[in-house]
Amino acid sequence: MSTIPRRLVVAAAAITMLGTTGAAAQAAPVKPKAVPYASVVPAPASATQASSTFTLGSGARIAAGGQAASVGDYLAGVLRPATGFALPVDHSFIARAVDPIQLTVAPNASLGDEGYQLTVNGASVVLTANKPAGLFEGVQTLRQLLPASIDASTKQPGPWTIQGGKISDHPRFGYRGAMLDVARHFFGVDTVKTYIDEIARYKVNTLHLHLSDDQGWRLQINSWPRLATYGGSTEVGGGAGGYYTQAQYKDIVAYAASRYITIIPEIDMPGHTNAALASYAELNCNGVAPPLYTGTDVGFSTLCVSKDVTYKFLDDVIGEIAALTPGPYIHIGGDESQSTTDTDYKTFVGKVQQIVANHGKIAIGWHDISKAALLPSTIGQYWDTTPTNAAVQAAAKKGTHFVLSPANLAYLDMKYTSSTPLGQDWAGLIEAKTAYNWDPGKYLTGVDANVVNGVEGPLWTETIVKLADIQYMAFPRLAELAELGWSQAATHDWNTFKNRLAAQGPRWKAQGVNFYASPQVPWVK
Ligand code: TNX
Repeated sequence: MSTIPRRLVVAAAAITMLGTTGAAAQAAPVKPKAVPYASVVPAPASATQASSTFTLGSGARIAAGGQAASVGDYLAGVLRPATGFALPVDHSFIARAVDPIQLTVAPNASLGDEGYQLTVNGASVVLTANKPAGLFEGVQTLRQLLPASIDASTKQPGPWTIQGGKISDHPRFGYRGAMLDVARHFFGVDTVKTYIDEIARYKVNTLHLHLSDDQGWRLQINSWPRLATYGGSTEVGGGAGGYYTQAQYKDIVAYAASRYITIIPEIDMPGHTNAALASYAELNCNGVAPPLYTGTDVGFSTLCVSKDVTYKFLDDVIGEIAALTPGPYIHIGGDESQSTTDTDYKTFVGKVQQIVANHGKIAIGWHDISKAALLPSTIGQYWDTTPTNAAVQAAAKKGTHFVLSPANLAYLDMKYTSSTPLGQDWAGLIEAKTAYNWDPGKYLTGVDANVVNGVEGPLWTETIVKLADIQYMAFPRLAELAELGWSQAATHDWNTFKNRLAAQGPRWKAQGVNFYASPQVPWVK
């Protein structure tokens, strides 16, 4: 659909041409199959394009020794289907000149944990990083520099040409997240793994799983087995629901880790707990278990804050989850507890964050927890639709850090337009430009930018029932949010960004990702 010539797409703000003047750069023809560096999402911190090109040949090998080995294997795995090449990976420590793709982990503090350098010339593609996570992020950039057909699952003709140049890159924020609500509708392991692969392409490093809500409990807990077997037995609309066994959950966590993504498990409480209350009568103040719930109301359920058994329950549940969780965080929910008194709520949050700490983890909660006295380590997740919040300001002044998910900007379940068939609109409509046009560092009024850990795009699933629905709501918006999380503020510009986003369209098509083709984006065919 795009009528924008490729040469104009190249002319993005952060890109300079090597060895030519600006005028000469415009005259120099870009070889048809090479993707301009100005097409990469998220925008790299610095990218300098050269006139040389590298073409991956059928005999190419990947050198990836030591700490680079597993990322090398991953790279070969993602390049093999479309190229049809064998792409053997050389795990010896010394990259040989005959291996045109070279991945190396070498100390370089300036690149941090996730930064990388990518140098492409006529003979080689050299990717270096301080840590394997940085190599992994660099590999995502490299994939986007290949023609979009590299993302097909079957052999394509090529040629697999990459524009020469140099990219030096590192993230703006350390926390770049997506959230999937597997409670309102349950999604199986394969769907979650597919989503992990799709978000990893945009350098998202955190997947928050909303594992419990009024409509379902989705993780097997051995000490309280009815949570999953009964509490997980339905979902919104009355379907069969489901839950992850602990073995399946571990499999998800390990799969995510292989993509340098940390899973954050959420048990929402004290509200949003009908599935637990229905499973165990003793968790209710009146000792009576309510029926399972398959509607979409919020704010009607609460754990019994005054009962000792509530904390025994939470200690057991959080203990089991902590044992399954290599990552540092456990999310305690805390949103919309409209059936809990203010005093009870503060008591509850105080106790529960301590239980999380006792199990060696850091508590995260929706920003409603700001009204309680928080441990210095506890993190808030901001979801409201206005940038001014007194309790959040006060907590931030005391040093509480926040992840930003303003519902009117970052909620992936909001409709794009009034005619979007899926989703909700209580926080507003979020078209592609709206999703991009804000600055996480400056969003919250009266809150210092250095308490902002990053951003997260929550996908609530009251109306979302299958993978194609997840994809439609997440793309392009999650890629946009990922850019806000990764790219330096200086690269922020809708007019160049929309062209970079446009280049993702053919990639999503090649992958079979069901994205929303926003009319605000000049999609590349
Ligand atoms: C609000 S905002 C919720 C969720 C709903 C969502 C729907 C927040 C932390 N909670 O319970 O699913 O809106 O958009």
